[in-house]
Amino acid sequence: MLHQTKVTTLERFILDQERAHPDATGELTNLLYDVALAAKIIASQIRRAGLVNILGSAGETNVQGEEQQKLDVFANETMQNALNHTGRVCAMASEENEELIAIPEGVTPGKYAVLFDPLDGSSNIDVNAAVGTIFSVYRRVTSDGNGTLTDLLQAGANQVAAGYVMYGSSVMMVYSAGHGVHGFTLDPTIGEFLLSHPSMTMPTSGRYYSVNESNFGRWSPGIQAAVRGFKGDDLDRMKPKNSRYIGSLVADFHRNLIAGGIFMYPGDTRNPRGKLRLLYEASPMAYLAEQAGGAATDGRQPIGDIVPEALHQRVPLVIGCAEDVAYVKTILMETEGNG
Ligand code: FDP
Repeated sequence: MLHQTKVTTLERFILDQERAHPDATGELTNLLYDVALAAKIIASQIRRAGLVNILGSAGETNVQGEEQQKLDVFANETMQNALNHTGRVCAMASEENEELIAIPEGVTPGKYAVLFDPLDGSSNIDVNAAVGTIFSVYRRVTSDGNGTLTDLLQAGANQVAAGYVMYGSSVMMVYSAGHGVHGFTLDPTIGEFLLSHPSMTMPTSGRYYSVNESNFGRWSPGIQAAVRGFKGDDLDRMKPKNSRYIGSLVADFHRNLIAGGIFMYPGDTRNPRGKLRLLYEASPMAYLAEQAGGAATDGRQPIGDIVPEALHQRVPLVIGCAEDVAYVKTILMETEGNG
């Protein structure tokens, strides 16, 4: 059997990209490796998740005498520990922490602010379905010292990089630093992410729509009409789509990125601002969608234009192929106006 000897590792790819941009200092490159390292550590724990009954569950001590942690707590600590001592980051925020996460004392604050959702879709862990880590990187806007909320509460359009790691049937890291979206698959035998999906692009219109339809009765008439359109009720304007919903944003987005589709988590009467978080979920995914030729909106404005007011603010999300997102906006405008 022939083995491939000429592979592009994540490291080599990022270095090549950096060489193509002579103004780059290499700090962002290193920050992306830090995330990749955290991803490998998290992935190795997720692979063992099904063994909790044998090895001990969260809060218990396992046979090796180690205290078992819940995976989301573990993922959160792993991300922080991979990033906080490097001198590349001035402040962090995590979906799992109420407040800003400060850089430890004695560490020089760096020029990037990093936000992450360490384990998105975690309700899927128990059923062995895909979960992910989402990250978002901004250049600091304050001039020196430790970073502040001002560095973290930036509009998504200011991101300098964003991406996700998907712990699925294989582990993939997908990221953009403003020059397209590139996907890497972890080769577990050598512990390296290898370039598997260079320059990922979304088709203009996709095959799938992904939404939690159990909320249908609580949606606005506009969202209901758009989803009816996807089912085939508006044949003049919308080709009927197939429905796919995993309920794990990273996995739903990833499928739509590769195969083409639209994902929605709109507001409803119970949760008028929807469920997803602007800074940890919507903004980074919107950045990737746009870099891949797609689009993302809250129904009125591009996600990237929204200036956050709070770390954990929620936002309705419509994201995916550009024509499909435009269709939802058109229907919302016709049904509800833009007021
Ligand atoms: P989860 O609750 O499992 O963590 O925001 C979290 C998230 O998953 C997303 O990954 C997913 O897209 C969404 O919630 C699913 O929500 P519903 O169960 O309401 O459909």
